[in-house]
Amino acid sequence: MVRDIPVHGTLDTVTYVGNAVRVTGWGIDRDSGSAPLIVDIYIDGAWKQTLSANTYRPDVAAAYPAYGSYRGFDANVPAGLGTHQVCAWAISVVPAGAANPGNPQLGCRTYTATLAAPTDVRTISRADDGTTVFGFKDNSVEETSFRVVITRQYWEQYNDPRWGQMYRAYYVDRQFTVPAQAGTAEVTATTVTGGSDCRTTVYAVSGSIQSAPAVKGWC
Ligand SMILES: [Ca+2]
Repeated sequence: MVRDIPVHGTLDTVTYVGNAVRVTGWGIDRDSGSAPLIVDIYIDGAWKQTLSANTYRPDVAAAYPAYGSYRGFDANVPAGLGTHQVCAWAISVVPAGAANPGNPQLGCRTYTATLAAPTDVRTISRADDGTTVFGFKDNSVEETSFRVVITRQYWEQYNDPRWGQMYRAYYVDRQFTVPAQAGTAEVTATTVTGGSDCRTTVYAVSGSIQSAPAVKGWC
């Protein structure tokens, strides 16, 4: 009677690399002979990519010498920000006439990826009419735009019963969107500010996800 020999393998690592996860692991099935095992990658239960387990894995060869050194898989699979579960399923090779045990899962791993905030917000130039060019560092590849908020400060009279002091207050003077540029780069934007009493806050945005703020103290 012909019998199926089961798959062995593991999903070893899932690492977010910016718009994708790098997925590594290995798999063998004696019934596949010299052909690599086929592995399907699912994210949050949805199929994303089919891989061949044919990359170099000397550690697997050391444990299973009969299968050679190329039984790993290592690929970047498109993936997004947030928290997501990545699962790898092997496609079992079953001899004709043998009962099919179904495709085994090699493992699941969950990753969390956040959108990096811009850094190094600074004024590049400022003209007498208030036209200001400022720049910042784009720290990721996922953002689709940046939200820029100019906040102005003023001195608001406030009668504190104990001190009678003045307090400084802020209001949003203007906000606008700067399109993202490809890759990690320096981004510049131009706006008009009416004085030195303002500050600039920049957020990276990707869909509904927004980064932490990057603040320049004063415009
Ligand atoms: Ca098999």
